[in-house]
Amino acid sequence: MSADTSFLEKYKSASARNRSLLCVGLDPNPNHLPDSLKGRPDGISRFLTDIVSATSDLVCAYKPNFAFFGALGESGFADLAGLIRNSPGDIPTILDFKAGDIGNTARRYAAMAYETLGADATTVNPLMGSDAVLPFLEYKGSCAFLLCLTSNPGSADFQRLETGDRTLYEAIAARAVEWSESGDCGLVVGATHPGELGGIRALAPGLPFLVPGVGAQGGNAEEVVRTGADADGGGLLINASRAVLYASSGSDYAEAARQQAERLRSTFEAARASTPA
Ligand code: OMP
Repeated sequence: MSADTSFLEKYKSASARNRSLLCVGLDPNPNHLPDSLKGRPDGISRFLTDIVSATSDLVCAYKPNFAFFGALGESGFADLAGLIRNSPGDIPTILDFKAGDIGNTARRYAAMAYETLGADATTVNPLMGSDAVLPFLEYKGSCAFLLCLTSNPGSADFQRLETGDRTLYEAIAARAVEWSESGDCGLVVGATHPGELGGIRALAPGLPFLVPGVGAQGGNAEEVVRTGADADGGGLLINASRAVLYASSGSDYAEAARQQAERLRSTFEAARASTPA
């Protein structure tokens, strides 16, 4: 994490400079690498370097997902560290690892994200409650995106359960607003739930929303912008991973990723322009 610029400042300036709400998810799967890089020891790092250089003027953030690096063992951890270290300093990096454990352990997760890897923000699972979340908020200038209503079908199993006068995901949104007085928090809300996004925005008008689920998971980008944007038409980081990364398996993979990122960015910007303030 850079000491001088907070995640939120970095996000806002990258979003304004690149006119973009697009967060590109960096989820490298060795089986889906372009043919020219498959099986090479430096294949993952070359691939990600090329994707980042091809898209860095089109995005508001990058989101590497730990699972895709951890699954590769030592070299994967080294690739993740190198990716964050070498990614453009003016674009924030969100480490997606959905951490959530007792306070003593949460502090080590937070240290891994912010001290060891130098991420600007993280994803955190709030199911275990305040002692699992608050250690992340102690890193001033960072931002913890709390899982609220996730994009997957199983999100209905628990997140929609009624808890008194509201659902669990609504309770999480309301609690995130309270916690944000101690340190910056955001919410993770899937693009596959456009009908609920507006209600969550009403509960948390000032929080940034990380919105995965467009592209491969089929979420509707226009509706996400229309219902999820804040009063200034921003506050969204709309994530696409596979749709951008694997747009082509040929030697044109970086150019194809760029075209796909441009397409998504334009869709979001058109929706923003047509949404009344
Ligand atoms: P694609 O479906 O390939 O665009 O990838 C989506 C990325 O967002 C993956 O890294 C997921 O782990 C992540 N994600 C979701 O898909 N749904 C969620 O509700 C939350 C996340 C996340 O926290 O980023």
